[in-house]
Amino acid sequence: MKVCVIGLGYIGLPTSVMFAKYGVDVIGVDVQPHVVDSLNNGEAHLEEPGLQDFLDEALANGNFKAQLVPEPADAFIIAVPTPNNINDNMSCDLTYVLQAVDNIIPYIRKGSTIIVESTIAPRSIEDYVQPLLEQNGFTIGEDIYLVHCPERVMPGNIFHELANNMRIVGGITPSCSEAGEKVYRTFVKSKIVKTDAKTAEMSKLMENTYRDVNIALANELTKICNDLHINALDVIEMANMHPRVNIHSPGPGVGGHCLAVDPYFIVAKAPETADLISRSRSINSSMPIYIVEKVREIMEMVNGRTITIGGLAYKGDIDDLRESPALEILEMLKSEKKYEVRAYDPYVNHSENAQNLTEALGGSDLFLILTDHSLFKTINDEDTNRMSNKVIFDTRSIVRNVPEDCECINLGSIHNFLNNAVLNV
Ligand code: SAJ
Repeated sequence: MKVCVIGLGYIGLPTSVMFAKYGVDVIGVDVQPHVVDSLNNGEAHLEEPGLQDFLDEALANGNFKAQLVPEPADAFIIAVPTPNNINDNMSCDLTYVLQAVDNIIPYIRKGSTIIVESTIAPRSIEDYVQPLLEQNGFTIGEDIYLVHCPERVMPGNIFHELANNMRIVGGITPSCSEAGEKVYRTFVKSKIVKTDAKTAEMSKLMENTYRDVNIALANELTKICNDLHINALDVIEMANMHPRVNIHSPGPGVGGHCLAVDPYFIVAKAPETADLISRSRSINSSMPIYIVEKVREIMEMVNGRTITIGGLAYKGDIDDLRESPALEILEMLKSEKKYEVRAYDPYVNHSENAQNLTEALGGSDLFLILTDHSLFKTINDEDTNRMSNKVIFDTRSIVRNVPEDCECINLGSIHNFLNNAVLNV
């Protein structure tokens, strides 16, 4: 089998080298010449455990090559970005997807399977992709097969999840779904569920929306509990002991390119009815400012000036800054002018980044943890010794061990601290 993958980013590249590992002849296409060159020279341009090894193997086997233009293939997989349209209800911008479809049209042969993996608004395949192919003379389900097979892998664990997560294949006709299933059966070990394109589109969006709504519930609960002087984290722990309850974790906001983006695709399609989804987005988007307000109150209590931010990535143990609430909080605190703000995140390249935690905390009045990197589980006294006020605000509830002379507050105990703080500093 020969597969042509359009878009060699976080999803397209791992998918390409995964097919190549299973003996498929893969042509990877990207519009960026430096991406194409770097891959053909054997260098992965993205961080993902195992990616470099998979690429090395694929190049050594001669099963993978990157180029700027597509080639005829049995299957075409489109994995290009679908950002929000900023001026239009944050709806799904299909520009790159439709451009990719346009670009492959000259290379489609009778019997080819066209697969869209990019996350798209409900009905995008039926309303936009199908008509575009039909205008070019193809009969879907007869000449060619068209499916939406959403990617659902977690950055940091992509190769395991590509092979082991169940897969949804939504075709325009049952024969399309069958053609899609055949392609993925190459490496997918678990179940492949066949459905229609619009059900596949909506299911994918609802997975991330479910998570976003549940995080919003946890964030709202935190605000309520802080007002009522109840520990929200204890409440969540207790409520989650019920076998059918799973309240998610509150935090400084929701980042990444999925949860902070996908729910808007549904809201934009059904603005009158998608009430809860829309409110949840607003609640999660309000968290950075809520954290900044709490930081202001803490800084007033300790009469401090210097804040050290721990973690800039949108979630733990990765280098991804997309939509990161930590960046928003950093900018808000800096714009207040009255604070000196530093940051420490060993995973990312950022101009504010200190060399190490000890340096970042020297003379600081507050260690504000915004990302759940594992390295923040244990805080050592060599790191905190030189702080002016030994106060930690752990917005991720990640810290497990704190030096005895430090005060560590989290989203469950912040109200206690602010109301009757006795500082041991
Ligand atoms: N977060 C919380 N509280 C929680 C869980 C997460 O505040 O209880 C925050 C995280 O810190 C992060 C954000 O939410 O800022 C999103 O993190 P995530 O781990 O929930 O999700 P992503 O965006 O890294 O990946 C999700 C995954 N979807 C689901 O788990 C349903 C992944 O499987 C998808 O492939 C990916 O979206 C995608 O591409 O759609």
